[in-house]
Amino acid sequence: MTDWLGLPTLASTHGGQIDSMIGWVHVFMLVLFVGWGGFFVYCLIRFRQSRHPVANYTGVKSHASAYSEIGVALVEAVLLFGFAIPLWAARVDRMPSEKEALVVQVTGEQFAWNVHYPGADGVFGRRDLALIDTQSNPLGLDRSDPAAKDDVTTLNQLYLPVNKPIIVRLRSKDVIHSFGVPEFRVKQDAIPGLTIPIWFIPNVTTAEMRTRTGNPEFQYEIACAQLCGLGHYRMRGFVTVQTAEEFQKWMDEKVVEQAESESDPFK
Ligand SMILES: [Cu+2]
Repeated sequence: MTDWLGLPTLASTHGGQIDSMIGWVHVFMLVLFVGWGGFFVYCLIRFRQSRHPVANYTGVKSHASAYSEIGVALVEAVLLFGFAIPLWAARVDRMPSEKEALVVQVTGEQFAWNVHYPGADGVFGRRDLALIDTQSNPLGLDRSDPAAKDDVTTLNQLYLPVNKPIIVRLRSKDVIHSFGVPEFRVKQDAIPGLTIPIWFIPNVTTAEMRTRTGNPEFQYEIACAQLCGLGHYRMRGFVTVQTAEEFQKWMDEKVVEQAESESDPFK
């Protein structure tokens, strides 16, 4: 229904509501544009100089323009109370419970996205500023913490299972970044000192999206949507949406891979 907007292919459960809101805003703005444009042209002709060589100090008596102002305010109130606030309540305030969701921490830094999964225990391992190494341990994860044993970290690669609520806890190490994935209709600033949770349910796998878009190389991309420095343009992350089984397989492999690199003294 909102194809005419030319938005990127939708790939999340609730994105449709956002699209319909964007659609309605466009419709109302079109009506306003045509209405005010028409009124402007009407005034140019109706009050043209040849018919009114001398200014009239009484002016127009009709209340038509006041009524149209009230009409515009009403439409805007409908947009705000009928669409925007309920949508905010449903999409932002109503977080799914962490039990039914996959919780993942995404930390922005100049100029990359650090992804941190808590692993099978569901507990994020301890992080320590002193352990931060920009190359080998950008998050300062303390591997000696038992909760960190099964934690999985990646750089610029966010793997997600399809049709499951995802809670992303957004953080930043330095400046304000913004986590934007247009296909999920998700965009949120990552602000230093804050952990901001966002959630969505991706409902189209990357494989399915490749068939739908006819692009065999299609990738969901996390675009940093805040100008965050000179390297802003290369701050790209990728999201791979897989079936639950594929995702579990990837996660298990990652856990093994990471355990091996931890135990290898020559890594
Ligand atoms: Cu950035």
